[in-house]
Amino acid sequence: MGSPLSTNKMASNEAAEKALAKAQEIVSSHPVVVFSKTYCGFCKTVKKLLSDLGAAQEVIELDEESDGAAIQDALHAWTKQRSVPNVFIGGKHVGGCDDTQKLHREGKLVPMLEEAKVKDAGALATEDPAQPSKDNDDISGKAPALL
Ligand SMILES: N[C@@H](CCC(=O)N[C@@H](CS)C(=O)NCC(=O)O)C(=O)O
Repeated sequence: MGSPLSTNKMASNEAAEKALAKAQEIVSSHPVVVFSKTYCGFCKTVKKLLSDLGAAQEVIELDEESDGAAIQDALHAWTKQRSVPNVFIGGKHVGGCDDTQKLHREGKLVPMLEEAKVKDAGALATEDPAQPSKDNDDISGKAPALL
């Protein structure tokens, strides 16, 4: 028989695997997924950008989920990104707010949304990537991890 410690470790491995499976299931079932926290300004910015572009998004507010911390750990292990927002489009990891804004500035976000078939016809045409809305002013970027 194992020690209580090893029993705990097995239980936490199971919880981690369950959280990873859940995160992957959510990502594979929705064209656009934002893992978010309700109080996070970067999350609000990226949700607004996607919404302004007419993209239907599945938002998981990790601070409102009973297993939110485990999902955040799982996302970290999977994408190497711990921060929120953690954005996926068409099953691909895009990154955080900076990464998503950078893609938009480069004119790559709308085609990704189109490819993932999430756009609301007409909404995308009005958004000029060269003129981010005033809410999207955090422009320091890093390369998306898994794109
Ligand atoms: N540069 C990042 C900043 C994201 C960020 O700092 N998010 C904060 C919440 S506002 C975070 O994830 N903090 C750690 C945590 O909540 O566990 C981005 O553009 O997404």
